[in-house]
Amino acid sequence: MQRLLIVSNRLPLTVHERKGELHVEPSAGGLATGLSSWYRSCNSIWIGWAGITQKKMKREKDIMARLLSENCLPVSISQQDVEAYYNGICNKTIWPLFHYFPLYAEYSESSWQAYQRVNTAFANVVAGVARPNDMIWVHDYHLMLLPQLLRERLPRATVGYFLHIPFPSFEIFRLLPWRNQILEGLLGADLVGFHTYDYAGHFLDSVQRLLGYDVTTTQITVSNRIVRADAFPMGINHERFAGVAEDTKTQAERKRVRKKLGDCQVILSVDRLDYTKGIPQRLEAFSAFLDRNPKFKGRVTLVLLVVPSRTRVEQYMRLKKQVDGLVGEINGKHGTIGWMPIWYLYRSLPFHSLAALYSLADVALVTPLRDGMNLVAKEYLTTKADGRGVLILSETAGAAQELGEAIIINANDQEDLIRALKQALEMPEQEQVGRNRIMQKRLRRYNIVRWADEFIDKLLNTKGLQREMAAKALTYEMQRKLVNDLRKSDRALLLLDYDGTLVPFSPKPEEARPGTALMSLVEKLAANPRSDVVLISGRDKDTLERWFGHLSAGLVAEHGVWIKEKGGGWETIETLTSEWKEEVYPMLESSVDRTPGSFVEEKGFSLVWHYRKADPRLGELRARELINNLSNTIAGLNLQILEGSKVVEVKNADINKGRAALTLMSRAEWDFVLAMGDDATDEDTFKVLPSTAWSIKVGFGASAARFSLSSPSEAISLLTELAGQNMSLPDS
Ligand code: ADQ
Repeated sequence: MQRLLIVSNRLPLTVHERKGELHVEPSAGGLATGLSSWYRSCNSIWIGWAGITQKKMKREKDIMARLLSENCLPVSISQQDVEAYYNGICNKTIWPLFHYFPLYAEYSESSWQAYQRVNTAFANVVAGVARPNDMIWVHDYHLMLLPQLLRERLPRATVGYFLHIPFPSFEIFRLLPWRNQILEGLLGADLVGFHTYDYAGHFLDSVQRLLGYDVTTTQITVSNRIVRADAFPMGINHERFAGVAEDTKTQAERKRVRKKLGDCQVILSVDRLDYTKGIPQRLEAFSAFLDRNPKFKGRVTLVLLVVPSRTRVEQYMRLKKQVDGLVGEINGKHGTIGWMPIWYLYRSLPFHSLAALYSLADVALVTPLRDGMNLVAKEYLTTKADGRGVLILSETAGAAQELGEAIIINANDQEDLIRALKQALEMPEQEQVGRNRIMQKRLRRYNIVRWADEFIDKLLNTKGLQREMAAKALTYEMQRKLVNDLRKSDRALLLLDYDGTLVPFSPKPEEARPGTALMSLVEKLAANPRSDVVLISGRDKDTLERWFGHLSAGLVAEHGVWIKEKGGGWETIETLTSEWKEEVYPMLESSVDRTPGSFVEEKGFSLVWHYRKADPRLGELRARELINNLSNTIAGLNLQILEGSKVVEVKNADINKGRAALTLMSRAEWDFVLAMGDDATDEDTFKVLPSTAWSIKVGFGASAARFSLSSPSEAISLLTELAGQNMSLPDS
């Protein structure tokens, strides 16, 4: 069975020191409690910090033995580094920035160095225990450099990474002085997971804009490998919460609390004490709600459960004071001898006490200003076995994307909150059950086990894809054979695509004109009397003629509409019409109007919409839209839509590079055929070639070609070697 190494800042067990003695206890938090049973069923090791310095741990060997017996491997961090790494970069820089609190973010070079040191310490421990077949799953913002550090130490390792907090939009992320290092760090993984598509999209956007890597909707090409980024909304440990309301311990606790609270409606608020959770805003809204709806005074209680968190960071100390103050103020203002509007608990609660509050509460008020996911919302709904209860959830929590049947609010809009509270407290039971049943079903299906399984499946699948691609890479030995085959050949045909194959893409098509080195390379290849070189391109014939017309190479323009054979003139192989352009042109123009940076190119028998210079995400979106609209319009017109690299092209059906290649191949008895190309239009060529031909895709991705090279520069090196071969041939 393949082993899984889970790596997170904290282990699922924490070592506490009380009265000079060390104790091991389960860690709090969704990841630890949710994954604990799953990870035990999986033949895995959990690697992380145990919450205590190595020096103290060494004192008590049995603590270490206890951790190891639970498959927990501690990483040692010095007290100084804990301060600068955990309380520093993690909680004073990354946490506020990624939650859209840029003004709270501090940028300290020495803390950054501690972050690098701790990530390196983790890398050393993981690399020390990893075996070749292990899967490594790294978690959260404390370890964003780790995937790359592992890739350096274990180049073939299977590494997944999951971020539990939001990934912010590019405009926020770019504020980070170490933004490129963070991105490179994450790209050491094979799969990078987020709670929502929005976060994945923000990450891809930043990768593209800051590092310039080629990015599709879920895939990034990083030098010689692909990395996937995708959304995996984290579920909860469903079993743990689904039946807990019926449990005798929960029932007893519930009775006890009910007795204290009396017969009033209960609003529940549960969070760690964190400024991202919007606790003061929630309290102020509750107070305003009581002002506006006095009939609820004495009839509703807000149970405010706050878990102490990051107590040594100043922002958190200040927040604690603010919350304490507000609770006192509101209770003083609205409370009576027999009724306290807010019940305030500042502590962590045992599981059954928390479950009792979930099961008792008429309303859960979950209104973070920003939250990666928010598991409390999911736990509350799952605990509600009878389906009663109302969830008020802010739209800026990742969970809102799955829990659309809740009352969704904007946490900054006090009026919205007041309205939501009234609606929730007055909602008929039938409506409550109707809404909750839909969400409960979803939470049952997509629970934490399914979340973890899906992530691991996708990780293995990504690895498989990488292997497939690597298997196709033209090895040194195969390259030797190719050169040798050409040397032995009497009649060779070389079909070479131009853009993306011989030259990299540039924002404007006219800027990708060939330089003198490329010209002389093509000329050298074409000079061999025993081989024909044909540049087979989507470009218009005038451009190809202007650039290459004087060479002895053959040319194919507009994906096969025009062919100029070596020594001949331009011929078109079809009787084509272009009246359809009048109908299609306005649709492409409309895409231009709505997509800054894009433009239309008109060729003899085709129309092309180019969006390479447009904002990448907008470009992809508009391309999908355009293709949809075109598909409806062109039905019956004998046209086809081609998707190239950042282009959408409409042209007469039945014309493609494959047909042009067949025409060229029928001209002679070739004993060597080589085709090179990079995009979907070249696939038509690859598909019609005999199985003995050398077909090479330039770049990564699924392809009918037999081999691949990673970039135009690799393609040029190969062709240079082939041309060198020509030079050594005797003149004939
Ligand atoms: P958190 O910010 O910690 O997690 P959340 O998702 O709400 O936020 O998880 C809190 C967990 O603590 C819940 O499982 C809850 O039951 C427990 N808890 C809360 N109050 C408690 C109390 N008083 N006593 C005992 N237990 C209590 C981060 C991100 C989130 C993301 C999770 C998981 O900030 O956005 O949902 O990771 O990815």
